[in-house]
Amino acid sequence: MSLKIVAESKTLRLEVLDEQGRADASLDPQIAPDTLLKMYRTMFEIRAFDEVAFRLQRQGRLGTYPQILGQEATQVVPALALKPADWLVPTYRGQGAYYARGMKLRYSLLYWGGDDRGVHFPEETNDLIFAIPVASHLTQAAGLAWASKIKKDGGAALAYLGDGASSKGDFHEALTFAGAFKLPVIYLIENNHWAISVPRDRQAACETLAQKAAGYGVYGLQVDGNDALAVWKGVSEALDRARSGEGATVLECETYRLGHHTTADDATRYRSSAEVESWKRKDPVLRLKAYLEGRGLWDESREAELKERTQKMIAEEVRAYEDFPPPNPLDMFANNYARAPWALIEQRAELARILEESRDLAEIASLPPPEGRFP
Ligand SMILES: Cc1ncc(C[n+]2csc(CCOP(=O)(O)OP(=O)(O)O)c2C)c(N)n1
Ligand SMILES: [Mg+2]
Repeated sequence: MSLKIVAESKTLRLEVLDEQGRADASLDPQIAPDTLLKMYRTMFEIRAFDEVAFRLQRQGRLGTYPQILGQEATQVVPALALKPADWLVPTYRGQGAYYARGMKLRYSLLYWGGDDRGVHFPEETNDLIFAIPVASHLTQAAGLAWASKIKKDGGAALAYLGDGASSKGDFHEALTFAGAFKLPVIYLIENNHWAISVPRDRQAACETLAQKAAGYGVYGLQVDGNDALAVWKGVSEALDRARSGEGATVLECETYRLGHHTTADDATRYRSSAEVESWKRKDPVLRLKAYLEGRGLWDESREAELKERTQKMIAEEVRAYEDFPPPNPLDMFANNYARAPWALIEQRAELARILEESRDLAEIASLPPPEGRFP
């Protein structure tokens, strides 16, 4: 008879920048100045976009919109660390990651305006459209990573998920598989402290979400998600581990959702303004800006120039979004199946007949022809 320790694990937390944007020199990942500036500009631009998109929704010019305010570092920095051929597998709160990969903002507007032509990624990147069912993409990311491993193409998959999503069965299935098969995949948890109105401490009893990794034989790390340098270092090391055959990583990025869950939510009903204010002091954009200023890479005149350029760029994207011709309703059936099931074929034919018969209505007659693939 014996009772002995057969497994032990510990979970580390990485912080590089303090709240004033000063770096711990021993942990500074020494990112090239061009990359640092790209990070900052992208985070600045997506924050400005987020504000504009929120207002467009309030003016009735956009459907539901999920803000990423406060999560700019966790959104942008990991996506910038990827190679184009790596797989990006985001959530619905993913417009920052898509933008960092090169997708024009007009497509995010189009998508959240209810038009699936917004699913439009650059040719050279491997980006997946997100799934609205929470966590359903996690096993898909494992599958993509497995394919990369079998093909030995040196690729990796980066799946984003929320703190709430890490409580779902899909997380368990994906991590079991990713651990057992040593897959080149990163599960990046954007712990923004809330899953709509459910707080982090009601989702799981463990102190960190990163430590869940240990149960799957996967490396887990928690980083300050409002610290762009810590996020970069955590993701870069996870990518190195993936590419060198060491397997998967769970990277918990601790951040905070400063806005509502979506424009359909009112966060003031379930959380205090004191809590929100305390997180504003850890603002990821301002901290990176202070760091850049400290290194002599940034100043107020560059900031003013960036602001002006950003406003023009976003105005142009909004114009392009609102100038899109209306979609043909027949396209709602497209792009889903390699071979369409009979029920859809019949429904599509019925809609085509209705549209045909209504041709006298100027609005319908002026529709563009269907574009999507309907086999
Ligand atoms: C399977 C499923 N259940 C419930 C929902 C409704 N829902 C949408 S977002 C969300 C909360 C997700 O929280 P979290 O994973 O923390 O991500 P966050 O929205 O905070 O980024 C829920 C319950 C859904 N979309 N899919
Ligand atoms: Mg959340």
